[in-house]
Amino acid sequence: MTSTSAPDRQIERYNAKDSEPRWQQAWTQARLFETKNDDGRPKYYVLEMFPYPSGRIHVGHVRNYAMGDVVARYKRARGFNVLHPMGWDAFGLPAENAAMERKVNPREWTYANIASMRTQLQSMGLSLDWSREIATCDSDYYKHQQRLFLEFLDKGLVSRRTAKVNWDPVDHTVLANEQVIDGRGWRSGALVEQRELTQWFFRISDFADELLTGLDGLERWPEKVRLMQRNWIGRSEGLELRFALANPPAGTEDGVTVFTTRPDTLFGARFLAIAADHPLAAALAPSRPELQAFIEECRRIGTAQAAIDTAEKLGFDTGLKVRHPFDPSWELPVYVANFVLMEYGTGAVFGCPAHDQRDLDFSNKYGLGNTPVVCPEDQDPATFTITDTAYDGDGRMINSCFLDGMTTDAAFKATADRLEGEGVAKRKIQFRLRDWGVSRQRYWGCPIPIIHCESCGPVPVPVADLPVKLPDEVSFDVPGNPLERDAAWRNVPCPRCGAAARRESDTMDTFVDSSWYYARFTAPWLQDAPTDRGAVDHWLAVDQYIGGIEHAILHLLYSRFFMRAMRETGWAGVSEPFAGLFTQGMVVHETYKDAAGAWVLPAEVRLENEGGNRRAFHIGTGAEISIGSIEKMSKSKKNVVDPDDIIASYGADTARWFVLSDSPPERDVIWTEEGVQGAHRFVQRVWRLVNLAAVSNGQTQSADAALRKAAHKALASVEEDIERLRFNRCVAHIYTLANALDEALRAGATRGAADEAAGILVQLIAPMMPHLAEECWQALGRKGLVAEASWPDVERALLVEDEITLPVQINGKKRADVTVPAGADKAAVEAATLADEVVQKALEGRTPKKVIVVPGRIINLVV
Ligand code: ANZ
Ligand code: ZN
Repeated sequence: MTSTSAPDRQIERYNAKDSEPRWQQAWTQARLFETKNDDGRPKYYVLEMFPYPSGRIHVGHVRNYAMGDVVARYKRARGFNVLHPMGWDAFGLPAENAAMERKVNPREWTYANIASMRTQLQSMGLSLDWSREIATCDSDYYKHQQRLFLEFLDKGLVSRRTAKVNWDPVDHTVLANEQVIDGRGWRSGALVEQRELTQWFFRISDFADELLTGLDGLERWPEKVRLMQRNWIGRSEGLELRFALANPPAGTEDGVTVFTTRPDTLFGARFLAIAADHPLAAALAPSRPELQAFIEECRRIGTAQAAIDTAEKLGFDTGLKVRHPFDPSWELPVYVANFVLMEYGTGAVFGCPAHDQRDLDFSNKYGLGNTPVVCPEDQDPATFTITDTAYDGDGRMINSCFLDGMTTDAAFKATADRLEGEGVAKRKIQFRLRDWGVSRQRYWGCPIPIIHCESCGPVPVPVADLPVKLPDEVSFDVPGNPLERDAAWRNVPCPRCGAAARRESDTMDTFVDSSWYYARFTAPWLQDAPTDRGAVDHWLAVDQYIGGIEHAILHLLYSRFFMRAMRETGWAGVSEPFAGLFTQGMVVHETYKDAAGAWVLPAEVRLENEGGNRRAFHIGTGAEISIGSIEKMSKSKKNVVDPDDIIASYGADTARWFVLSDSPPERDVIWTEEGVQGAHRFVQRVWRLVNLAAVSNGQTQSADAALRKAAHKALASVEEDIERLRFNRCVAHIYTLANALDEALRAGATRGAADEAAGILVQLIAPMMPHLAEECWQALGRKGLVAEASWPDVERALLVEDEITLPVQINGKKRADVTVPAGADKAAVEAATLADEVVQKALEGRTPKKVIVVPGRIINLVV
């Protein structure tokens, strides 16, 4: 807008560089964000997933923390006692990698990263309670985690057993299934091996049912996250069913028990399949070298579900036969198959090719045929056949003896009842969720507080001896876990018998560290206890948790388990840690490549836009650069922008405003220089408008009415949208108000109205652009800090619409809309309707026999 009729005045540009540190200091001095536990106001706990201290914050952090900060500042203004803490998820592999690659000490590396990232976060002006800061690698934090481990052990929530693990032979560590990609270690790329190791487990599967049903109550979680958790927990109702072996080999059991969710399809069975690690396979293998080789081949696929799902279905015919439970003369072949997992159900299945795609693929490969036993309702049973695609839906039973004609549900029940009656089957509820193996063969993690003694076995470290601290001096010159070979650290007397013993050298999965930090934040100063029951029960559940969708399953599930385990050990009276969850989208950016095909940083690129034709040039060389697709920011593609650069050139408020404004928060936002510049122009525009409002001396009262209405409308809309975390819509409402203020100032609004509207504008931007807001607050001559001010009240009377638009129907068909004053009576509405041009045209000269006015809703004309 370049109209010169506006009250033009020279106003100095807003200088973020000067202003932002000043206000940050003012907040710190006023200790505004240091939260007390004993405060009479209602509590509100807002938390963003704490960062891993990699060294620098990235734009994704900026978006995540800006969102949380909007909520925190808004809730504070609404009169809540807000808890908004920050900490560091500080253990983990990258510190060890840095130690190996750069010969730095993992501790020093981590703490240096924390220091620089803390400075970066502080430059964003976040309303964080830094007095509660925690780092999980502090023994002040992990000593409590060790105590929790021991208490869980005491309560039977921890167990120790051997388990098959994915072993990375290069990194010398156990990998989670998620860390195995196409059978290789995610970091090393080495072919993963299967190994048996003695491990510590948290017995999360004991809580499978509770973790599942608890999801129903989490109404403020995204439905997709609840669904992902449901699938992960994976509850199945089925049957454990025993098949008798027709020819049991010597020294083995005389039958095989399968788990099936489809006993209704039993008459369609064509084979039995057992896992490569099934005891029966193990019993046969020593005398059968080809079977032995096949078993080893299966092991190489690993235990990752994705790998199993995509691998070709392979089997080995053992030559054994089982008898069908409903017909002893009917024998089925027994295969060892690579798609059957020992870890699920009983490690054995019956294969029904017609109704399970995997079984069909397998059967087609080995020529085992199929018998359809479920006929879809829309098919003719006489001609229904299966060739390449299994039918896994419902229908009527066919080819199934006494089940024929039943629905699948009824057939399930009839089969289960009869087999249970015969004592060969048992109804079973099966969960996919496995216990959580927490042992990691790594240095940079929380030591498991156990001492192994030859005669006493694993002995808990006495609580008085905690923490078991990590040794400071480490060397990574040889592969493997340095703790294992640190004799001075490892060799200790047994706490029970005093004999020479050795410390457990495994450390805990870093997911343990992040499973209870939100509880520690409620009383992080406690030295002799992990938390305080009163503080935990007061603050939890977290009212609003914000983070990435990548944590939708494990982190959230483990935290939900931990909360329950802390409940069992008396540390908490609550079960669910996060009442509200929001998963924000990513920040994405264009990619750039030079003529040689090398990626180029956005900071090195100058963009030109001629008539919609965008071209890119290298700033240094002037050479043309090709513009590639928009992708998630990643170092490898160099499509990253550094928050520090943005803050240095435009200020934190611009960066915050931009990441909040451009798209719905749950969706990805495309970072563009143009977008950032647009945000920056708005910063300047707000500054200018507020300064104009502060000195306005107009006399036009008609301009006031419109302005007041716009201000209160924006206020009401922002309230509604902040509560729903629709920040981009808040931004739109604020733009609308800025336009209205601009217009009203040009039209000569009076000081009173301009001041009120400018004040509201400042309070609306305060959660998003807190520094600019303080500066404006001061320019308006308001007292104190806007960060301390309470939220303005909406004047509801101003929101009532002056006019309403009603549909007009003629003989039941909508023909027109008429706009009338909101308070108009029936006669006035009728008159306005009949006078309306469109209505008159539609009437074609006829006079209505009847006019029915339904106030506020509709007008019906009968002709
Ligand atoms: C016979 C059958 C017929 C099956 C049919 C399915 C369809 P969910 O829902 O995931 O619990 N299964 C059982 N244990 C297995 C294991 N250890 N490894 C691989 N597959 C296994 O799946 C249960 C079904 O998965 C079971 O029901 C079994 O195949 C298979 F038309 O039994 B079904
Ligand atoms: Zn001992």
